[in-house]
Amino acid sequence: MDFRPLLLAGSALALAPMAQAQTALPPVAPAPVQQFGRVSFDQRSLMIDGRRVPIWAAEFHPYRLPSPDLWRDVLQKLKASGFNTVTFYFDWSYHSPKQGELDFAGIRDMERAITMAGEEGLYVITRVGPYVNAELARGGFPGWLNNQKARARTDDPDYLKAADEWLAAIDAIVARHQINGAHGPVILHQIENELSQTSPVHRRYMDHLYAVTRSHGITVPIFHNDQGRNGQWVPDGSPVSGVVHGPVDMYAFDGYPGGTCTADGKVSRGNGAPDWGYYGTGGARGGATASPATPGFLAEIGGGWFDYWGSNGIYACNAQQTGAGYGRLFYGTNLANGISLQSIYMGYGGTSWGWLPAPVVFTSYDYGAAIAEDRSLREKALALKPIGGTLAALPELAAMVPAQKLVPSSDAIRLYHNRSPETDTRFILATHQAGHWTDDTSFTFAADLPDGHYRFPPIRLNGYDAKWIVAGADLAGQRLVYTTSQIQTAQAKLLLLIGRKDEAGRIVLRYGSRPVVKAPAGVGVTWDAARGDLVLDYTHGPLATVEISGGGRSAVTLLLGDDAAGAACWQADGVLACGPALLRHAVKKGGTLALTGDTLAPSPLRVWTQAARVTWNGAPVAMRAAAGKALEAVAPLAGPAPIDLPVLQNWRMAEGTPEALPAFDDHTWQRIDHRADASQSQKPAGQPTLTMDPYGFHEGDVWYRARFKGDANAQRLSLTYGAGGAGMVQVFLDGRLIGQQDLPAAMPRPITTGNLTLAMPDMARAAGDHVLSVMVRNNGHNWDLTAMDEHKEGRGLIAASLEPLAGPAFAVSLDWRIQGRSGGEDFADRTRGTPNNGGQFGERMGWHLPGFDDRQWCATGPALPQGAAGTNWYRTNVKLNVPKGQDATLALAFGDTAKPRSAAQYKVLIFVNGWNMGQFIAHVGPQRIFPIPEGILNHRGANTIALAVTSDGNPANAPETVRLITLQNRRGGVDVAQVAAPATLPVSN
Ligand code: IPT
Repeated sequence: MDFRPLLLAGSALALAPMAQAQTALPPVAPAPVQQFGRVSFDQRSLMIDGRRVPIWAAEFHPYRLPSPDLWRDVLQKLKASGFNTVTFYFDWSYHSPKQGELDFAGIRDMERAITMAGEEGLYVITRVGPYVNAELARGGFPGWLNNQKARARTDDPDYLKAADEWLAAIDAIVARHQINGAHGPVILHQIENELSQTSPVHRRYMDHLYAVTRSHGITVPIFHNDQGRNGQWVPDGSPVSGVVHGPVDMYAFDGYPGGTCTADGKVSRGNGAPDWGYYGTGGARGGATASPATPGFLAEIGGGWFDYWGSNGIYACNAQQTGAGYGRLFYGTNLANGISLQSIYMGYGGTSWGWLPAPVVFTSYDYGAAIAEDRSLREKALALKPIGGTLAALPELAAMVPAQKLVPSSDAIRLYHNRSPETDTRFILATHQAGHWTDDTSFTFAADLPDGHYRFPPIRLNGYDAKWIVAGADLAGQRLVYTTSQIQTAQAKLLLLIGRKDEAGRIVLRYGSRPVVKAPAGVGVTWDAARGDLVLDYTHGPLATVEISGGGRSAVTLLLGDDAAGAACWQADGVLACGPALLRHAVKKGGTLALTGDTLAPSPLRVWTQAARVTWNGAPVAMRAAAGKALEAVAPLAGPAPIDLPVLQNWRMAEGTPEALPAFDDHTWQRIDHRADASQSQKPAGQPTLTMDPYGFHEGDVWYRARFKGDANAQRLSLTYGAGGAGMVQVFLDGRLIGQQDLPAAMPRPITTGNLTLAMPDMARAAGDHVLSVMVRNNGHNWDLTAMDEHKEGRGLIAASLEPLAGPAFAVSLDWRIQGRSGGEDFADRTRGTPNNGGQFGERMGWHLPGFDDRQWCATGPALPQGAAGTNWYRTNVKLNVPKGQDATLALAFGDTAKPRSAAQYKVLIFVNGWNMGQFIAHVGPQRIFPIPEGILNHRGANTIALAVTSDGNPANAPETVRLITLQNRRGGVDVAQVAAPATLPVSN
């Protein structure tokens, strides 16, 4: 293979006309190929076994889908959407309840996730942290690390010791599945994430990470993900000045361009797609890239965004903002700029169940991603398929360099023009110029292409979109001169080309002599004998079949269609099938082609195969011959049957706040003392250590009880507390709620701590013993994006003082005890793991578990009546019977789902079969619909739903109706086993 260096004389000359308009690209010396076993790279692309591979990846977090069989569903959908790689972050906290303990069993079996990805034909990029961010509580740091004084993300030996425990375990798993040696799917490996501190302690930390990673047997290239293209942690030895060098093999960065969605769910468009490579101005960061010896690598490119407490619900908007046109425009511009590795964040977002979320997010991590939280494919996923298809058809797209500048007929249009130094194949990306993003423009241009000089027919570009035009390629046994359609699928004898509905398209193919063309009416066929060009002109619409034979080449079938036609076509295992909602696999055995996939409704099936028989999900399908050497089903494939969902009734209820009562026995609770803590929240001098982490409580709710003697000075209670995003505090005196405070929802920086000052009722000054009971809902520790130990902000109570109005000098002495999750770091429910439980009484008593006997509870029928101030529990059982062979996502819906929030003020922890599947905050919102994955929810059997509802007990703040709803329903899917988890557990008060 010819590894001609970047910007050889020819292409450098070709760039000359650009020099005035843009900063000229400085000539870059050819970079040598760097070899890491089967993986290598030069400055233009990654190579596997010496062959250039565009890396087209999507991010997926297995821990955000706690039903491992469904990982396969997501992986198959990513593959079917055209990706060749999946990117996994790993969450250290998910695996480590306690220092020295790491758990990779069951839902935590990351080895299974990596293996599955390989089985589904995807490469894997692993990102192990130790810090990952990812909108996880503590950015993925385990709760116990909050008790470490050592500054995290530095070379402090205590921190490194902790990090090494995790890295040794996760790296060992990754190492077993590398492409090197093991022939596994892992091709690239990330250390740290967005480490924007670059002092010597951070440099030494990175050196340590690199060294231990190698010592753990990771042999593939190692990279870091820079927060934006800032030139932080560029490989040592890079000649660019003004960057921060570090111990990495490749430079990678992230970017979330293209505007945002406002809290009202409106798109506010930013500028167009940035030129983060060849066509950029470079500035202080150097020329083509910040790291000229390594290929352009976006370890995260926005494919949506997260949503936060109190918004109006922006996931639908995010999906639209990063929709089909955005994808073609932004991912295309990246590619044109030489960014040959791109990973979309997120491909599937999923659910931040239990106490996974950082304060910046609520339960749903849908992200507006291509695959929605309910695992349905959004329209934009279908538009990603042709991008993956083009890259798969022409891997040389991964390694192009700028070619001659092209001048369009319209000033509103910008044309990128790249060529492959190896094959001379061209990639022309047509976008709008800045300031013209919403224009509807028709343009032409002329170009010197490998097969001659051509003037292109009028091309339309409507709004926020881009056209991916390829010229001068050997494809499907033909010579492609150029096409204005996009290549979705190329096989040996088949080419599927698509474009916007009702827009004109053209393909020009070169032959030695006039070929025989069988084309339907509406396809214009012209033969240019002088050049040997066959020119087909058509309008993109329903799939049209053109058959070409003779002309000195092998026969080929062209399929021409619009986006919708393309969306209905899938390639799996080298077989193209059109009609159903998804094709998962196509396995040839003997004369039978066994197809598996999904239908959303009765669907036609057309498949291009030599096989005599076809089965669909195991059942034979009667087929007949169709145009273009295809077979088509005689009768449509069946769609799914509707799902009959029961109404939730037969609720039982119990009050769950006994801690508020003076008589409550708390002698087993831990005493609050003056122990050392590592909190970032300074407590006032003389105060005991109240924050929850030093007592081994890191997740969810925490209770405090203080005894005091009635005292004339007990006039005012001042509390400082940490509760995360939209967290809360409730204060009881001798069994009565005397105060409550919600942290207000705010972004972009959530308010995570609060002060509450209460005037104490007369009772507090009456002689005798009194009990103050305080519940703090900890909605997650902060992430540590700035590497300043932000995750160590205190949670639970930080300071408490019962004092006279004159001030704390004569404060009343409080004798505190604390209780959180049963067992603290030694909690019993190792199956559901660290995110599942906090310290609500009902949780400590196992009321959330399916095996709890609630027959003593009060039966309330279909109603959820308001209870006393504090937390009230409601339980019901429900039998489901989703038809076999159907893949559905069912959800719990609270109140009026048309509104982002309720007038009623209450918070609900949602337990399904013992699993904490999220939190509904009625008056904050916006999430009202909580998808429960199959495997957690038993689709064909009994289920227990338990709700822990916290409010002030006011009748106006009673819980609203809860319903089961169907979010998506398909015939097909993968087999899903129920996730085994204990029905009962030991209890403690
Ligand atoms: C960047 C992080 O790397 C990633 O973990 C996640 O937090 C993501 O973006 C946002 O969803 S952080 C951002 C400040 C660019």
